[in-house]
Formats: sequence, C-alpha cells, structure tokens
Amino acid sequence: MRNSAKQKTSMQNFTETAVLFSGNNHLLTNHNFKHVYIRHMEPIKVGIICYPTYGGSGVVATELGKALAKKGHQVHFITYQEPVRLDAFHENIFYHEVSSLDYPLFQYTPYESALASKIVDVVKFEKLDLLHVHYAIPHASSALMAKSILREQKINIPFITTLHGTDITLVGRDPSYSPVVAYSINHSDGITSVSESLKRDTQQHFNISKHIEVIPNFIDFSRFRKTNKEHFKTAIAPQGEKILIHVSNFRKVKRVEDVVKMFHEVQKQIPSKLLLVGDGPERMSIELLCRQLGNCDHVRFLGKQDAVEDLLAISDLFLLPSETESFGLAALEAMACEVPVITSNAGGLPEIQLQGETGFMSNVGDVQDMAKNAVFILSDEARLKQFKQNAFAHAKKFSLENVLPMYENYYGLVLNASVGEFVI
Ligand code: GMT
Repeated sequence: MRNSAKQKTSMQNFTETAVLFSGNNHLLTNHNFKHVYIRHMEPIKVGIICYPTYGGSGVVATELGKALAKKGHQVHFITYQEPVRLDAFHENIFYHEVSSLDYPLFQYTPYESALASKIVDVVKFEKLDLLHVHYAIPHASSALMAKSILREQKINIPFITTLHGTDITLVGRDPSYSPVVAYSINHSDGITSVSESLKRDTQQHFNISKHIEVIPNFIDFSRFRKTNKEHFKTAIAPQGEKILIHVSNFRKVKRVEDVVKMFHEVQKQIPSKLLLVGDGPERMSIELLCRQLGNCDHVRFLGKQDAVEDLLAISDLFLLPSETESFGLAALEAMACEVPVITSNAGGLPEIQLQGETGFMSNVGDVQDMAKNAVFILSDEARLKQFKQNAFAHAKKFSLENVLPMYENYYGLVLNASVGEFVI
C-alpha cells in the first residue's frame, strides 16, 4: 500500500460515522476534543518505536500497538528489547530487535544510528505505511534520519512523534539535547502530546511551528478493574488498616520522599499500611527515610510488579506527589481500579483529576495539605466509598474504546497529508 496510488485509494476509504464525545464531557472541555470522529480505516502496517521497559511511554506504546493489532492493523515494534507489556502472541504483532554493534573505539554505543538503520530495513522489507515514535529522545531523530535515507530511495514513510513528558519537561530541554529535539519534532509528519499541559510546555520551551494534537493516555478496562483480592488484603492489613499505595520508577521527579512523609502524618491519625511499588535510583534513600521516621513496619517495598492491578484492587488511596507529571497514567490506572488519588497539581494532573471528587490536588511539596486531604477521605467510610465511585466513573472517560479512534483518526490525517507530498 505504501508510496503508491494504491495508498491514495486506501486512505480515501475513511468514512466518518459518529461523533465520539458530547459537549458536557470533562475530557472534552479539558482536551478540546470537540470534533473527534470514529473512522473506519483499512488495515495499515505501522512501525512502533518505543522504550520497552516499565516507563509510561513504553506502556502506552505497547498497549496502543496491541489494541491496533486487535483491530486488524499490522504492528511492528522496533526497539532494543521485547516490550514488557507484550505478554501474549498475536498474529498481527511483530517484534524487530535493534542490536548495535559494539566496538572498542566507542565509549557509548551509537543506538540512535543502529535504530535508524533498523527502521530503514523494516520499512523496506515489511512495506510499512507509517511510523509512530514514542518519547522524542532519540526516537524522533532516528525516525527522521531513516525517513531521509528512504526518501533518497524514493520511499516515503511519514512518522508521528508522541511526546510523553520528560522528553520535553526535563531531559529534552537540556541544551545537550534541545536543538535535536526541536528539529526532529518540527520535521515530524504528525505530533501528538498526552495532555494540554504538555502541549503548552512544548510550545513554550521549543520553537514549534506545527500543530500538536492532544491525545490522552488510556485505560484497558479488561485489565484495570477492581477484582476481589480480599485474601491478599488480609495478609497485608490484618487489622483492617487502610492501604495507601504509590507506583513509580523511583526517580527524583516522583518525590517519593513526600509519599513517605505524607504516610507518616496519615498514620498518626488512621491505622494504615503503605505499599511502595517499583524501583529506581531513589529507592535506597527512601528506605533510609522510613527508618528515620520509624515506620518501616508499616511500609512494604514490593519492587517492580507486573500485576499492579491486583495491588490496586486492595488499595484505598493512591499517592502521586510528582514535581512534574505530563499526564499521570499511574494515577489513572488507580482510578480505574476504584482508588481515589492524592496528587500534586503539576503538569497534566489537573486534566485527569476532579478536585474534591476523585481525590485532591495540592501544590508540589505541600505534604501537610496532602496528608490532611488523605485523612479527610479515609476517615469516613461513606465518603471513601463515594470517592472510589467518582474515581472509577471519571476514569471511564479515558477508556481504550474512547481514545483508540483518536489515534486511528490522526493516523488517517497524517497518511492522507503525506500522500500528496511524495508519490512515485
Ligand atoms: O518520565 C516518566 O515517568 C516516564 C515517562 C515515560 O515517557 O516513560 O512517563 C511519562 O509518560 C507517561 C505516558 O504518557 C505519562 O503518563 C507520565 O505522566 C509521564 N511522566 C512524567 O511526565 C514525569
């Protein structure tokens, strides 16, 4: 289908069938998705480039790929390791490993070049229609390089860059990366960002000339839903204590120390346990903090867990006090499992939270306010139940069924636009 008049025909086969959202939808007002259409799209071959590990961008990329494959598209993951969430065989999913040759001269193996070369190879051999890169660094510049190489061979391959967060707000802004990040974003055929907040940050920090489409993170409710794990709850909280939970990769930006301090305050008033899920550079200093505060008996470090939904199923409150958070997928996953959330008001968090309904937001670092709000929610059973229901109802708006058509629709627009650009 790629690069030919045939592609034109296939793209003309989009038909608008339904308006997805109505005017009073919170998602709509926050994200301005006024005119989202479900289109019937002929199957395409898409290459997905992402980080394969536990980060949010890799999770979104993998879940999106799986959902596209279920809808009949052919999905090719191109990365250095099999994505962790790629847990089952699917006839429409392919995995292409990027292996970069090491050499004594290299202090660092040039992954960016190896990735670009692999993309060239896969696009040509598999006849891909589109590339979708997740997290700008270095995926967008590798895709751009691959596109230029292929162009010389008279092959047109459009690529979409999805901005996820720290590729813009932290790492991407650093002068050691920013010129390349700005250039590769500006030369993408399509750009999406996971929140309005991240879109604004991108426009503020980089000189971006192109439109940025906001498409939020999503939830697969067949996986993230409350299930009965009472036996598990009894093991962790034998006296019926409340269970608070934090899930992250324990980097500084997550402010896990605030989680522990907040829990320390809550525990003074409400018998409770804290589950810390994930691992990362801050883990050791967090363990030390627990010892200093003398609450090690009530804090469980669980490390990386695949079945996070089982832990969410027994939790009463989710804590995410991040310094910056472009969207906060972990909080949304908690809400899907009927867990209210206490978060900072950083970045895109106000776009997924309803203050005083699904939980509470406080200024970054305001541990006392966060603890006060946590106690407010946990201290009254009827109130807690209401917050749980609200969290679930609000999370429903970000279902896979609602968000997948936004990506498909955007793929269609980018493919249509690129047909005129270069046809052999
Ligand atoms: O920075 C991270 O924590 C990981 C990062 C990623 O790209 O792997 O997560 C970001 O992307 C997620 C998926 O779009 C968002 O839900 C997270 O909010 C975002 N993290 C930050 O902005 C800190």
